Amino acid sequence: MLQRDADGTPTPDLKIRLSDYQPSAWRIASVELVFDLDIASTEVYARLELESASATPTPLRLDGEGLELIELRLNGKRLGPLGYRVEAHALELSDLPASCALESRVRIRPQANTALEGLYLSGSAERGFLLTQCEAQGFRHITWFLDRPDVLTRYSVELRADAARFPVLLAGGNAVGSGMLAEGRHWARFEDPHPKPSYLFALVAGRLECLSQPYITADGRAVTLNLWAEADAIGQCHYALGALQRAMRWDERSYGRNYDLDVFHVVATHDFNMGAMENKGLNIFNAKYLLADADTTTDEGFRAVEGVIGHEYFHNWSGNRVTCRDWFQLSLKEGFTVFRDQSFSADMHSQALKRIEDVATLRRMQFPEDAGPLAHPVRPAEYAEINNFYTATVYEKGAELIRMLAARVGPQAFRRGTDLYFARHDGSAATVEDLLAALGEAAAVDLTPYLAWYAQAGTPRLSARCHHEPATRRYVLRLAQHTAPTPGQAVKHTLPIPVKLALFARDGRMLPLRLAGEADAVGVERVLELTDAAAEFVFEDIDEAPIPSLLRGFSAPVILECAMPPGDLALLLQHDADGFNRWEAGQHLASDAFRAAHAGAAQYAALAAWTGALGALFAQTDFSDAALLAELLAPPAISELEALVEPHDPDAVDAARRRLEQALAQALGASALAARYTALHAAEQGAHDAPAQARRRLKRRVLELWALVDAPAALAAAEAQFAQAAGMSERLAALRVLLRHGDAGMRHGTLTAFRARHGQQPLVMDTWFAVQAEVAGVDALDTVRALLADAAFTLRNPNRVRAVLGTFARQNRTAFHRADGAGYALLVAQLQALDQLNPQTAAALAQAFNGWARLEPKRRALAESHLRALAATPGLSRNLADIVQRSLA
Ligand code: 0A1
Ligand code: ZN
Repeated sequence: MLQRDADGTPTPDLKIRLSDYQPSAWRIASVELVFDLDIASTEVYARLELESASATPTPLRLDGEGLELIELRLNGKRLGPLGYRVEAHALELSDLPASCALESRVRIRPQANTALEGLYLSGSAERGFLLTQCEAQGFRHITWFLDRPDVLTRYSVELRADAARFPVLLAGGNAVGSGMLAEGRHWARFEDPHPKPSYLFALVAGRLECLSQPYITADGRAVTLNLWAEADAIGQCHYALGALQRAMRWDERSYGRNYDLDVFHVVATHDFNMGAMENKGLNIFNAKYLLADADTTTDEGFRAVEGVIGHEYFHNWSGNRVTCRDWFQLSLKEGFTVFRDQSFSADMHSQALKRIEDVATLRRMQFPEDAGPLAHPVRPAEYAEINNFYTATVYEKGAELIRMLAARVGPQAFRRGTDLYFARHDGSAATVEDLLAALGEAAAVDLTPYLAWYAQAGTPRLSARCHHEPATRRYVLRLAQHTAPTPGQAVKHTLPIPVKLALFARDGRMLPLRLAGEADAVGVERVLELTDAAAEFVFEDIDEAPIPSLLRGFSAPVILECAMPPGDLALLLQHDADGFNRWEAGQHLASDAFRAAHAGAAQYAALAAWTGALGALFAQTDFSDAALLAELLAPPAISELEALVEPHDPDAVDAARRRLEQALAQALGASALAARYTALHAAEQGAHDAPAQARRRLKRRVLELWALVDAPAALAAAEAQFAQAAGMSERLAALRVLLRHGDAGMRHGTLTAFRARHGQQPLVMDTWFAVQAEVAGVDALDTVRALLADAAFTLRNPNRVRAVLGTFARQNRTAFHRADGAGYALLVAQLQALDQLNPQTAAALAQAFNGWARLEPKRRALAESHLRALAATPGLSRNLADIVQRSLA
């Protein structure tokens, strides 16, 4: 299949392989960049101080895409066309001296850049601003360069632009001067003392406002923190500024990491392909993860801002000071940094809840990826398009691997190990092996067996079987592991699997744990490591059959298969001291109940145990953790349940899940739900502390369940809540219930009121689109069509695309998987149009087809034929073609 790049150049199907890695034959000692900025056309001057890094003379091949070459000079002398060779995406120069200066002048076109990679315009031509996105390979859209992460360089950057149109000029590093030029233009210069790879370069130019705050690092550096946004949004940056300071203190305390420049800039844009970007000294954020205030942001939204602020800030060490040798090592910075941001958020809020949320995300996003055609290891062995590997596997599973390593070596050795890693590799590009070596060395533990986790795709299944021997007072636990083949990896190896466990007596006591051969019991909770395909663990002094609580805290990213009687799970749900495993017991019960409901059983023990245990917890007025209760009251996500039945019919999965929720609502009872709602409503005062957020979380869940058993009363409450809501959490919770259960008039009225209030706020309008796109029902597709036709919809804005098409295809399963294939047709048509503008966003959206081969035969055939039609589209981008081809392979 012929594909094209972002600049339209046709490209062959080329795979990059980890095993082919070669260090660069050239180094760039320093780079000077001068930008003459304008929206339609920008001129970029670059001077590279080059040094040969190889003993034998090697041609220099620079990366570049979509660049109009104006001039090239070697050691000051202009090169004629015979002095170099320009290929599709490379500039080659031969016979260079071992050290030389190469100057280039190129023209690029920011306004025409709809792919949002390289230098582009955010917002309108009249009022918008210019910014860059260089990870993974955006810098080659700016100038000719060795655009690879292991080429680290010192940057000196000058920006020039019209002073009235672009009053603010920013680049990474410290500001070293500024002044006026002729014709109303001005300049500003920046120097970054820290060598960095090109993907961490950034600039911003335009009309922006600043929220500024001084900060003194633990090691005594005075830093200015500057948050930048357009004038109408700067008032929404206060929360992020506080979060940034919390993140900086946390990294000082937890990892001994200090900030290392005089200034730290963070800029908000509404036009961004991803969540945010950790450019050195100049982070750029999707506005969704920076702007927040109570009127427009939900409690979850606030937590997301804090988490992403932390994530990008933490990259300053895990990613920037120590970067990746090549893109296969992406999880070295991403998995590690997700682990760091998860730990930060847990420390700011609740450990158990954060763990529940993170595991739920892993199961919803990563497990299906690992089980489908796009499955790949945390460290992939090959790629055709690196931008398609910013995945839940690299990020979230990668974080689980770091978590296992941290648990394996213990907190003190982990800290010694990360200190060693940062000291040893500061200012250089590292590999996964380097991190494991530092952690292992600090702990005097050989961690190399854990490298297998990085190389192997697929989620291992861990089966547990146990039996009690009354005569010997022994309890035998047999663990076995199995990983199913994944594309390109037919044979799987055994992995080291840490299994944290406890054993409960029937009265809820935790039993002392003594393994056969040990003199004494070692506590009531311990970690067993399964290193072989199967192993038996024998516990002594166990009088009666205990209830095992396995994989506590989700100690390894596996699927645990352990048949347990509903009564035992109900006991764990009520008594397990590990908040995560308490929730997990409920999920286990709900999954068992789902299987029975899906199979058409009329009555089933798991459902009775689930609803009974939850009913008892719900009735306990002294159950103090409202947020945990809210989580306990939710069955697993639809994508998790889909994995339990194969092949699956999305309508049947949805119906069975609804039966579960209905049964739960009935068990809790309309009057108890109404009473709890009323009490929570009375307590609501718009506060933002943790207990207030927890109450709102529970209140939302109670309202949703109440609507299932007494719709008129719940709808009346929702209407009042919508009208009086002090903040977005309350308003949105009510709106969702009204859209699901209200009549047409109610739905129309609330949506109109919501739009009248928030129509000028793009992030809230994304929510307005998303809440409609997620509603199931026979007219769901008509709703999506109407949203696509709305004047406020545009394929040019990734957030809007994700709000409508992402929500529809990922969250509205019955609509996307309509039996007549109309959902597939709609998405394919939109993907074809989107791919012309923004290949990265199109490729991300196309992954909604993941799992198509596990659908029931009719839908499977329809999905396949639509995917094949998409694959046959002439001029498909490399990004989208890669996803479609791998999905069909
Ligand atoms: N490194 C960023 C994510 C990111 C990746 C790619 C991008 O453009 C293709 C943009 C951002 C992070 O982990 O936050
Ligand atoms: Zn990251």
